[in-house]
Amino acid sequence: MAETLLLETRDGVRVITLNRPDVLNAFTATMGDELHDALRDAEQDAAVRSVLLTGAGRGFCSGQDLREESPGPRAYGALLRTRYNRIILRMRTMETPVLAAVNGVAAGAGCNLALAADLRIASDRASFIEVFARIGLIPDSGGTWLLPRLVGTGRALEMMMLAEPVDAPTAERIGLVNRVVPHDELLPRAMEWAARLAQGPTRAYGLIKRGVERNLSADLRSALDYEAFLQDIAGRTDDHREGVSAFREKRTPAYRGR
Ligand code: T3D
Repeated sequence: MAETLLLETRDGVRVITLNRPDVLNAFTATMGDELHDALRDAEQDAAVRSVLLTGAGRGFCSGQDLREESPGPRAYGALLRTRYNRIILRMRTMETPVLAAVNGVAAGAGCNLALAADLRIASDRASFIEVFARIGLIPDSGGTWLLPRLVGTGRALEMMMLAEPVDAPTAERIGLVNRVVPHDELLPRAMEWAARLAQGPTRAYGLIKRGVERNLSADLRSALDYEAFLQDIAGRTDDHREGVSAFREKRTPAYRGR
């Protein structure tokens, strides 16, 4: 039983809801531990084939809880290494696909948490703020790595230095999110996507994640070689056999994620 999260599993989808709505789901030490463990558990549970991450109330996540510790000069390195970095790394390296349903403001580490998901679907009330510079910090939790790759260096630096909110339509236009939907449709639409992922060839999705992650910093020759390596693995899965059989038999494939 988590103190700061709501957890449920439906249609192969583990729904993780950040649940501190009074503070727009600001991060505490407990939430950091619970979110990390919830992601790990989802990855290890064979019945879970996709993860949907969202927030309770009107915010997605407002980043570090600024009331948790007293203000003043602090050595943040250890906090980042123990709390945030392992969450971001797990989201990027776990084979299970992760979808963020961004229901409201996503600020600071909360913004970068959304960026670390594989896909983002946003409410028309969502906004994204790399808020760090407002309090004299730099974007952490993967922001300096994730954001330029999604929107390009110019826009990323603008978001990081001016620290102004990017609204949902702009986020969709610049590639920060995959889709924007009317607020009331967010959860049904996100569940539709997450269930579709859960019924898909999830082993291949995991290999896609690995390929993209590694090849973002590879030269073409080694990227091609890594694709060949991953395709060898995909080619041996039951899902690949099932996909080809279903094509030949003109039926919908029944993928099992192996
Ligand atoms: O340890 C470290 O600091 C290092 C790690 C850093 C990682 C980070 O994430 S640094 C960035 C931390 N986050 C922020 O600086 C964001 C702070 N929040 C805001 O700027 C605004 O709340 C928002 C722009 C996100 C939303 O504004 P608005 O006007 O929609 O809502 P609000 O009225 O400001 O917030 C509603 C309540 O949530 C309010 O409480 P109250 O007055 O009703 O009792 C507000 O204080 C609380 N709240 C919002 N964000 C946080 C928070 N309380 C604690 N920590 C927060 N991050």
